[in-house]
Amino acid sequence: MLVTGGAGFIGANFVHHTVRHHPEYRVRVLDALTYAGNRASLGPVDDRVEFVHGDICDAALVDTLVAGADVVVHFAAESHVDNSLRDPEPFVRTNLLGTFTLLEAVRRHDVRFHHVSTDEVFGDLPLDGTAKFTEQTAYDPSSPYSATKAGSDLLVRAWVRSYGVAATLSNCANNYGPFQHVEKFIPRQVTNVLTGERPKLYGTGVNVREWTHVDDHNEAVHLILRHGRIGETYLVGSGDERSNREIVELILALMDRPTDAYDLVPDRPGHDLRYANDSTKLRTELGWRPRFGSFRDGLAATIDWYRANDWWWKPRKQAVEEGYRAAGEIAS
Ligand code: NAD
Ligand code: TDX
Repeated sequence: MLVTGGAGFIGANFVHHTVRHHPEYRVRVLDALTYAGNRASLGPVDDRVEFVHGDICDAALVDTLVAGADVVVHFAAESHVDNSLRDPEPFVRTNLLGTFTLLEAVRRHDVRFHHVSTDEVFGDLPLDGTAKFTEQTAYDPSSPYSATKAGSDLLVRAWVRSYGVAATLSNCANNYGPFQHVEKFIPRQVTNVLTGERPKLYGTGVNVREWTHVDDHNEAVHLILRHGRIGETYLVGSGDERSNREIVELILALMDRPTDAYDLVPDRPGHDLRYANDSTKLRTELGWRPRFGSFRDGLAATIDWYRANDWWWKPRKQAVEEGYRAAGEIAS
């Protein structure tokens, strides 16, 4: 199994999960170790995995690696919306050209492909309401990040239809868990509290996300690899929707701080209001159920992980906060 982006947040957790629960696979990781990749995230499974430091846009390297694989699971991406607003170019390159490069290789070598994508390709939903995205929802991305993910999904679909590539797709809601970069919402706020900074809430914190534990997402990917229908898209989501403000208050409460000890900062441009996935297809066709039933417990365990593993995140914390400040983030 070739795993792209296996030194990133979801990819590294996927590799851990695969080594632990699916020992039938021999795993090779391809990762460029961008600012978001961390070789240390694979430390606990290092002796069970082969690591290749390289770029998914490198067609010769990708061709060799794909030729030696039975299945490719594609996580590698530029993944942070705020970065895409500041500098979209790497998003176009990695998310579009990188996915294209992989698709051409799996086409040449007739290798099974799974494409990991996001619910952000559908745009957003109104704050007040119960509507959810489905596999039929029209694509309507808002940010450079989600536009390039949408483009990569469409490339995969076209390679299935036009060239008969054996691919599946999944679009998951927001993930949380260990090894997530400190630029992202939950790790940023948890590590802010741990370093004596106040959590930072965009706008007034009313935006809603659906939070799925990374292990539940990765189990869905394995189910799709084993039993998913070729050419099909599966939406993944726990059903647990929360406003950003609710989460910051919960983090503060779980960390024994006053629940109003956070700052409001200027809103993200084009900030999507609400995401929510209808994952009925995954649940009924493939029997998927989230095992992390309680977001509060999963969040508490994630906080404990960041508390116990500051060696992993501390070296990156200062640069991330400087980046946010340089982009004009000031508490109101
Ligand atoms: P991440 O930013 O933590 O990790 C991305 C990894 O890809 C890093 O290890 C990085 O070094 C690697 N990478 C980047 N460019 C590369 C290139 N050109 N060649 C090779 N490797 C490269 O991202 P993540 O949060 O783990 O997301 C993984 C995937 O899941 C992405 O495709 C993302 O769109 C999707 N996704 C993420 C979420 C979420 O909540 N984080 C939700 C749904 C879908
Ligand atoms: O400091 C912050 N304060 C804040 O209020 C940060 C970093 C974020 N936010 C808000 C913005 C979003 O409404 O929190 C919410 C979550 O933000 P992110 O962690 O940046 O995630 P999001 O933009 O929702 O995208 C995530 O989920 C879908 C992942 O980063 C994507 O890779 C995935 O596709």
